[in-house]
Amino acid sequence: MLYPQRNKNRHFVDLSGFWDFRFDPDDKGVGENWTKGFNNGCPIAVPASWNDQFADDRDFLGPAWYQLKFMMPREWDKKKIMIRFGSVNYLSDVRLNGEVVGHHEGGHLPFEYEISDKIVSEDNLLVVRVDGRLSDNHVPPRGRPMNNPQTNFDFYPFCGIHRPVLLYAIPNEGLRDITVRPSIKDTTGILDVTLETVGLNDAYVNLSLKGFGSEITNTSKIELNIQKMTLEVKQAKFWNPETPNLYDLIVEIVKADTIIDSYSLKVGIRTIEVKGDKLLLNGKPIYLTGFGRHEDFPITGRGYVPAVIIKDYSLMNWIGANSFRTSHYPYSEQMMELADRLGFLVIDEIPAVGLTLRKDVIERQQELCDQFIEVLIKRDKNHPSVIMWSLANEPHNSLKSGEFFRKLYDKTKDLDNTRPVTVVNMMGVKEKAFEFCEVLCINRYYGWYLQPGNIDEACELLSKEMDNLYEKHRKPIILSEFGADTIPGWHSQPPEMFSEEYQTEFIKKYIDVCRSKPYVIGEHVWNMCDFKTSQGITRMGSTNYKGVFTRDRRPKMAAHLLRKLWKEKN
Ligand code: GCB
Repeated sequence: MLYPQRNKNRHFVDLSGFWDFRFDPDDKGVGENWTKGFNNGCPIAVPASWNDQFADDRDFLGPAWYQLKFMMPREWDKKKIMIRFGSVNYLSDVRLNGEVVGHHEGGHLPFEYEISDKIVSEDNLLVVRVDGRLSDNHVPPRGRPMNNPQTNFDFYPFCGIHRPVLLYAIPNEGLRDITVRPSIKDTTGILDVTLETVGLNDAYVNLSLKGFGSEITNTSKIELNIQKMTLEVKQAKFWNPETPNLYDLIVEIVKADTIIDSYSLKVGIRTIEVKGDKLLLNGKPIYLTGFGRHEDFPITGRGYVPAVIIKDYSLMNWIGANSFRTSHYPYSEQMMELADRLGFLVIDEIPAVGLTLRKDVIERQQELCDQFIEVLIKRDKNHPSVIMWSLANEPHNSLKSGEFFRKLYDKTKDLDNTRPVTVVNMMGVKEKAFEFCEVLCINRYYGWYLQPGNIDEACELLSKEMDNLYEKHRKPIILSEFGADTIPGWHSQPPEMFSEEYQTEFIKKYIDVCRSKPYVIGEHVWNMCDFKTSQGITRMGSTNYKGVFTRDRRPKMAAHLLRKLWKEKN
């Protein structure tokens, strides 16, 4: 899946801005033909969640309608024209000039439609109906009424158009996809490149790799729609967190001496593999320091905000984090691009959080998880920063869960056998998916939900459990979540739950346990920042306060401790 690009052959227009918007609490929009355009809309910012943009209706989850008028750039006349949504939560129905364009299910991942035969040169009307209501059949699913909104997961179910909507034009014949697989032999980097093209006769491809003062090129006649080529880079500059070296891979499709399509992709040469109880990057063991996070910010909700992305990377750098997990759903394309550029290691997770795996919904959950992992791998396969796929966070246990994850794991490996796969778990030794996943990720809250207020007892339990798990599977373990809710500015001696002192001691002692075990390969604190969630008796102000930064990104006491521990480690 190629992200839209601007060059001599490709163009895009970003439709971000103020759109027209209307809630539809009686679900009458379809019956009243809002599909062809609606009246009495109010302005709304796109991209952003709708929930916190208005004074009222925060918890209204849908349906709601968006519309926008736009013109097609004149020079796009004979091109293939697409519309691409970066992420819409949760269901969406897209119409252009009154005609159905498509229906999509699932937030946090892109989808796109060809609209060449529907778009007109002037006065196009794009109408999108979005429905974010929770359901047992959705992934992630609805939960029990302990929460309001009734989520089966611990983050606010923000709704709306969350990432940019791009209108783009590409040649009718040309390049459709690039897959790059790096490997290393001594000081040589090898890039196996697969190109997918459509409709090309008598065409050639020029493949070149530029960077660090050198340029390597390779030309070949296009024989099939899938074309495989290899580039060898002597004395290659490898990609790693300290020196995130990126090359430019440039693909040009040439027909009758004219370049009819081209694309430029940043690539990093690195390998990632599990050996024994270690995770090796370019053949050397790595230790992950960092966070489970959320895409969450006041007012914009789960919407894409470039400045927040920059700030978060800057804070992760300041604190000495080298990695994060995209808990509990894929993050924006821009976040991933910057991970490559700034040298962060990413555990890339599909939105399979709180899966119930109940008999009546398990089939649908399997279909959706299959769809999500397929699109995620298509989207993120070329990022050197992505070191692992995560198939779920804390699925419920069921008779069928082993089979469920086995199928999903096999599908993932078919799509990409170059990266380890994990399932993030709360079941401990009983987790069936740990039998085949290469890395074991566990979330633990002894000293918080269990053994409240008793960090020493918590750490003993943690230590024993990790040993048992390792004994059983002999695989590397990441402590993928641990943390304590902390009200900024709340202090106590002796340290009590919710105080800054308690969070600091909790994190310190958990990290001591991790570092005493040679098979533990990473410590990810939950969470980088406080974040919005549903209302419930454990969440004051519908906020999860386990952040080491506040929701507006100010450090708590624990952030300074982590900075010391992580700067020493990395
Ligand atoms: C977990 C979940 C995470 C929650 C966290 C908590 O295990 O994976 O989504 O936010 O616990 O704070 O309870």
